[in-house]
Amino acid sequence: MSTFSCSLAKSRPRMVLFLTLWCSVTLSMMVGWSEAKARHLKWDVEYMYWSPDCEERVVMGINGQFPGPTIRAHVGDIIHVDLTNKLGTEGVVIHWHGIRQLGTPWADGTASISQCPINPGQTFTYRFVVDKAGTYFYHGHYGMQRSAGLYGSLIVDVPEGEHEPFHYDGEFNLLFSDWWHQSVHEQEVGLHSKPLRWIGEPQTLLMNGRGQYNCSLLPNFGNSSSTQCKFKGNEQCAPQVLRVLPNKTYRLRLASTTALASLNIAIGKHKMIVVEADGNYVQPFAVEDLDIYSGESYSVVIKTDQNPNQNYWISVGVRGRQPKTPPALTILNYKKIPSSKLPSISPPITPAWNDYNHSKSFTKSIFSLMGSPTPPASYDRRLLFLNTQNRIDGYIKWSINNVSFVFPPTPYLGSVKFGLKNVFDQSSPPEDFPASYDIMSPPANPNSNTGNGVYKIDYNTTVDIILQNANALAANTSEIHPWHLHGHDFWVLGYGEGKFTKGDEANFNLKNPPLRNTVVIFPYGWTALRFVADNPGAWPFHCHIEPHLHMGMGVVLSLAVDKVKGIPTDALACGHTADMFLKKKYLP
Ligand SMILES: *[C@@H]1O[C@H](CO)[C@@H](O)[C@H](O)[C@H]1NC(C)=O
Ligand SMILES: *[C@@H]1O[C@H](CO)[C@@H](O)[C@H](O)[C@H]1NC(C)=O
Ligand SMILES: *[C@@H]1O[C@H](CO)[C@@H](O)[C@H](O)[C@H]1NC(C)=O
Ligand SMILES: *[C@@H]1O[C@H](CO)[C@@H](O)[C@H](O)[C@H]1NC(C)=O
Ligand SMILES: *[C@@H]1O[C@H](CO)[C@@H](O)[C@H](O)[C@H]1NC(C)=O
Ligand SMILES: *[C@@H]1O[C@H](CO)[C@@H](O)[C@H](O)[C@H]1NC(C)=O
Ligand SMILES: *[C@@H]1O[C@H](CO)[C@@H](O)[C@H](O)[C@H]1NC(C)=O
Ligand SMILES: [Cu+2]
Repeated sequence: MSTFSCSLAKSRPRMVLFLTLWCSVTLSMMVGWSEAKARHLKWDVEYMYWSPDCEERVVMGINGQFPGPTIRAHVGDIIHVDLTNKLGTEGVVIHWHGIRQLGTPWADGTASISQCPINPGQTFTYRFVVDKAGTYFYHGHYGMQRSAGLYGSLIVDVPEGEHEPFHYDGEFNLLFSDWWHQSVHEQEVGLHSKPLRWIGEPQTLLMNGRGQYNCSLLPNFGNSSSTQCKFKGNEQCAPQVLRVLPNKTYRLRLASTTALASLNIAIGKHKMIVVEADGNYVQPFAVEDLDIYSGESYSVVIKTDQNPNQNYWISVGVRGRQPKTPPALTILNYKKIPSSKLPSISPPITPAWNDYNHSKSFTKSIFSLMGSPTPPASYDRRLLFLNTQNRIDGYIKWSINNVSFVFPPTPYLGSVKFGLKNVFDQSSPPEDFPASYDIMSPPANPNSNTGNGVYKIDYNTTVDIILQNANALAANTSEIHPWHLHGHDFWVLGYGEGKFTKGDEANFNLKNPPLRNTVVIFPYGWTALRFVADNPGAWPFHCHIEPHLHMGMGVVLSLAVDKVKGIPTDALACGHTADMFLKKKYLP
């Protein structure tokens, strides 16, 4: 602690953002967050045998658990995670998804961007403040380690003594993921092969790491026998049953860390009221079922006002891709009867995978809760990002404005801070794409380029990003892509069909757009978002579909990196930054 100092005397309120965590500690004491606690966690990441869907495979676990332990904290708490890599032959990092890392961009946990991978046997300490109540999660952000099972929940409660703007008597947490029987190493090789060996659809959908392979009670997935669908016991794959009392209100925290699948959840006979999205409150609205894309989180509240003498199914089905994976199922049980008694009514059938109207109508119903921050009325800079599938030397890739992203070995946070010119492309990547580009069909020449240049964003400016979807390589095919921004929440100003035009701005929602960290682009459509670039750091913005990011679908923004202070030197002890600070513990 004595190794560095911070001068609070000179800081204006806005400057709080750049103060290091240590300063935040001091500051929080000054502003009287007397409740703020430091939460120290010691985690070992390792491969272990596990049966997430009743079939034994190898997963990436933390402290012998899969999914990793749930972190539960209050707003203002400081999370310390001493993360030890026990993987043996590969590096590891963990990203705290949805936590903006105000003043601690080095703790964002992105390999090649905020830090070096932690080597086998090494321990790295993440330290950051959780500054906003909400439903979050964490996951691996190196190679395809998220697909290998490196994830868990992170729940931030309002400060003690304060209340959420909605009432509930109890809560459940459901973290969704998808699971393949093929190892991630094999998946990764397949994605880098010519011809491409696509990972295919997942074998199983998991809720809190639990699912049952080839188990479905829905008509369109065959009628399975009871030996395949167990719904009881204490196996690793046994579903977590939601046990409730009648006439109460429950909050369900839903988050998706899927590698590929877009999902929809429905609860038999129970409506859900949506109250939170990505750690921000929304104007409550009722739904029969809810779409959730990888990288998103929601809270819904349900009332247990149905007949308590029977059990109800909760179904989770696939959206946006022709499903080959049976829906995940669990039970809502009113505690009056045994939870092992299967519901007499069949599971709710989630909407058809290609009912995009249904998805759009849900997505467009999300508005921020009254009193939430509103966006600046205009922007300083606008980036148009065309999403395409391409070929490079015959390999299949995804590109943004014809550039397919490849991760450099030296983390940007260090290479930008030290002005290293030889570690990534110094030219700025394209800000838009040719107006003549036909988004409805693949181009005659589907080639693109690899690249790793950064978009340099001026501090405190307002940036618009228009994500433009297009046809993929196959005719009549355009995929869903959920885009996730690190370091900032953004306002979602609007969605549209076809190619974005200047005229579409007239329909932007500047009054109550939702603040989020992940947003979807629909097939052949566009999505507009706006954010104020006020958190110095190197921040990825990328498709949250794991294989898509792996195939180049992302960009990096660098923002006032000169203002970043207090980077632990072991965050940058690799590549071209390794020798720059051998004797220092923290970077100035
Ligand atoms: C499964 O059961 C339902 C209802 O009993 C029936 O309508 C359907 O035809 C069955 N599906 C198959 C594939 O057997
Ligand atoms: C899945 O279950 C069905 C119905 O019981 C069975 O016929 C089929 O062989 C199973 N498939 C696999 C891959 O286990
Ligand atoms: C739930 O509340 C309603 C109205 O207050 C009451 O009529 C009903 O008996 C209650 N149900 C249970 C199971 O307690
Ligand atoms: C979806 O909505 C569009 C526009 O409102 C409409 O033209 C189309 O028929 C709808 N499709 C379906 C399948 O309902
Ligand atoms: C993308 O880059 C490739 C390779 O440089 C080029 O052949 C192609 O015309 C470019 N496409 C677009 C749409 O700019
Ligand atoms: C950031 O921008 C806002 C709005 O333009 C301005 O009021 C504020 O003073 C700026 N803050 C800093 C630190 O530049
Ligand atoms: C693509 O869609 C168009 C218009 O619906 C149709 O004429 C064409 O045959 C389709 N092409 C393929 C390869 O499916
Ligand atoms: Cu994608």
